[in-house]
Amino acid sequence: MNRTARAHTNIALIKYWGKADDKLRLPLMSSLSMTLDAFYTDTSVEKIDGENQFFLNNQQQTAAASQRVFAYLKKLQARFHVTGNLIVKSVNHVPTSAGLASSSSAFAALAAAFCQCYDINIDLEDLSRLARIGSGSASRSVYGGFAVWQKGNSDETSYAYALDETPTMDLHLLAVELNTKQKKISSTYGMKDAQSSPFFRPWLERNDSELNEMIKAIKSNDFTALGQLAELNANEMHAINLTAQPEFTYFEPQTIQAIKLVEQLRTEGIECYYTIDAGPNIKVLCQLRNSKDIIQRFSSEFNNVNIVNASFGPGITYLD
Ligand code: 2P0
Repeated sequence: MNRTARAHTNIALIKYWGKADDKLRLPLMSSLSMTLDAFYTDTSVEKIDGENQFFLNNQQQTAAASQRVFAYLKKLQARFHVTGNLIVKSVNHVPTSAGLASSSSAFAALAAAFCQCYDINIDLEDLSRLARIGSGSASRSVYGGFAVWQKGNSDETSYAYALDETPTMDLHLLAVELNTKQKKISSTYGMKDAQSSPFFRPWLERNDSELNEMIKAIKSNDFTALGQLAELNANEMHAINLTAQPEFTYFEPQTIQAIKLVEQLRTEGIECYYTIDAGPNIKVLCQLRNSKDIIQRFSSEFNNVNIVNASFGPGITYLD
């Protein structure tokens, strides 16, 4: 029986922002993420007669909008020597393409649902490899809690593992939806162009030490070290975008305003840090005791802002 797969999104605390191999989606750096409970994608894959079909949020998608999904399914079919036309139904409980990492949950759920459809039994490491081919960050959404995607240098060696699936750390991520418009610059383009920055290579050289520092912060339950390093790593990524040729940025005026508010809160003794992905929204890292105050301050600074208070989510689960 086919089962619907559910994958939760993850947010990188040490970012993936560059590919060594486009086809296999091998990264230039290792990354580390937190899987979130609040955002997820449910996906089922079934065999059908006739053409492939892709439904997103109960709406059939055009051929153009389905192309990435179908191309991915074709790759998986070739890998497992299976054939047939498929109907994919996905429901995204994430604002699509606004920098809230919808592709991480989307391709992790799709990889898992594909395996369900063909009764393919694979372990989580292999599932992470499959998800990676769909979207790099999806390799990490196979696991709950904290996950590390070790860059490796081949299909075999590039996959994510669970660092701690059930962390006890008091860590909340407030997803501040300042702007839910579709982003203008795709991650695929952005991470390619970023490599032209003079700061890209020096950043790569720091990857091992930043990853090890982050693992140390997690293992020693050190929220301050985790927050400071996550903020630094995100700013490094965005500084690289600003110094690429041609230069670009995901920041919008509200992004800067939000950064300033985080800095202000810190000066008032409310400890919090931010991370920013391929979009204008910021995610605030904080501890439970401060989350209410921070939400209040963001709500009074920004009109109609939607803030979701997320914590650790699980790895892949199956619904029926
Ligand atoms: C990350 N991001 O580590 C980084 C940080 C965005 C900023 O992974 O081209 O959609 O499909 O492999 O995974 C977004 O890129 O890129 C991403 P592809 P993906 O979460």
